Amino acid sequence: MPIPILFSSCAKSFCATLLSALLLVSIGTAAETEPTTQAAKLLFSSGFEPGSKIVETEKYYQLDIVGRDKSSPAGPSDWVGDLDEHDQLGAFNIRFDTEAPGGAYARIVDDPTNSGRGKVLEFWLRDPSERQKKGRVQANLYGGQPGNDEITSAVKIRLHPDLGVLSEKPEAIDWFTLQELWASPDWNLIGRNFRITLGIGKREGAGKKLHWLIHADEAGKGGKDFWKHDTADRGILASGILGEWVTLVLHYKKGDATSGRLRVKIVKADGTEQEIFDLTTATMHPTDVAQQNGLTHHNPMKLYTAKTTVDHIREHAPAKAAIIHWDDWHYWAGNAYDLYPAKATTSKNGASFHQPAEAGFRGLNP
Ligand SMILES: [Ca+2]
Repeated sequence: MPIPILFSSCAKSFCATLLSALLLVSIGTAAETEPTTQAAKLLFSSGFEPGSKIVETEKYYQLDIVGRDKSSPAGPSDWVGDLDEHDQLGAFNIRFDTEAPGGAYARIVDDPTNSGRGKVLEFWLRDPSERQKKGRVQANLYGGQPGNDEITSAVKIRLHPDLGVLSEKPEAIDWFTLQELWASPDWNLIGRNFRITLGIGKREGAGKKLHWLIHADEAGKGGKDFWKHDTADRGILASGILGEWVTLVLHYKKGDATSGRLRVKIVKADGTEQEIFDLTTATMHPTDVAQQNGLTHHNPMKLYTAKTTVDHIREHAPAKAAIIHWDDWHYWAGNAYDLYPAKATTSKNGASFHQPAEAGFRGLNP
């Protein structure tokens, strides 16, 4: 029996008023009280609408998105000019791992749910890498400059309903990654990095529902965990949103165990929201100074899991592949999490906020 998702009892109209008030306060007092979080500035947004185009690159395992989302002519929605060529962010591309031709792909497709959101990005994974014993389709935002100490990323996500077959997998699933964050990683240093992973998983036993999972580890063979949290005991389940479009909002602030912050919430189409994680925790490497420079590598959209997990989906799911859809990706420098969903506004320092609630996102759609 599904466990009901508990949303804030805060009435929507009251929340909107409260958020507006908080926004005004934050703008009005920013100069007087040094904020512990940066004011947010929208760096990029796209709804994958016409103008956005997936292209091949010289690398067989890598795609790219070029062009400008024409539904957002005034916004920072040029995949090359606003994103790849941004002086602070890294370059964007899409990578997949499979040795089977056509075994994994990313493509821009018509919204398969006909929910009026136009084009969406589809990650599709049928055949994992036999060699690596894992499968992957991921958006890379790699090679950012030091100083990305605080960011907010919001993206609409639809976990394909077929992912529900994972509940019947007898073994535990401890990684099915949806997003990943790194600070100046050196991937030659196996087991000596600092990686934050957001994803879904399940406890051991057939019939266990999917929960949310976040952890920080050294990555690579033998790498230890720094910390790990899941939502199973709180009854906050990813199973409850399968097949549904929700906005996944993540706020990252660099810091040590007392000053680092990670928050994740989902906002449903009706505007109700549920906080999944609110962590004050280390979000940078404890000792490696090179990995304390802020976020330089980010996978804001990712489908990455063990070969055995992909195999289970392929063998049991009607779609015979692991599928995730994405839409309306927004990326801010600073903290836009608290203002989300808020009315569209522009602060006096020019920081702009799109209206990220459902009605606002329609501006990105045809
Ligand atoms: Ca769209």
